[in-house]
Amino acid sequence: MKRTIGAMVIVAATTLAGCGSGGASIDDVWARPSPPTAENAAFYFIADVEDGDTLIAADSSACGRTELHISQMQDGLMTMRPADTGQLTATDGTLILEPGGLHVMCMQLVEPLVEGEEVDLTVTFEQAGNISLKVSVENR
Ligand SMILES: [Cu+2]
Repeated sequence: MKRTIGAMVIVAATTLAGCGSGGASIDDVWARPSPPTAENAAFYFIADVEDGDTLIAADSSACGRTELHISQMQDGLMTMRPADTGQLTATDGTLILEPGGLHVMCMQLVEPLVEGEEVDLTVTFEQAGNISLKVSVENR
């Protein structure tokens, strides 16, 4: 039997976290800690994507399911409802999810979000595709 001892080729693994195929970059991914009995939580981030790219989905193992919501004042009360496509489309290359506005609604929390910990989140943009993120749980 002929044995060939070749040089090991080391292929550097490329980390795609926070960097999608469409040149997207997502920063400031965070959530508030959740009270022990809370069933829902919200995730926020700032996305720099191609102008006109649209956030179409989000998924996290911390949530039974997720929805893309927007909070709005209505008759003096803060309410939230599923965001429409126009609201989820980046203008000037930026889409901002923040308290009082757009957020990923994490429903049926698997376990409480604890300050200082991280949970996974994958967001999907129409053009940039799937982007894997870590959500930092912070008491802001
Ligand atoms: Cu919501």
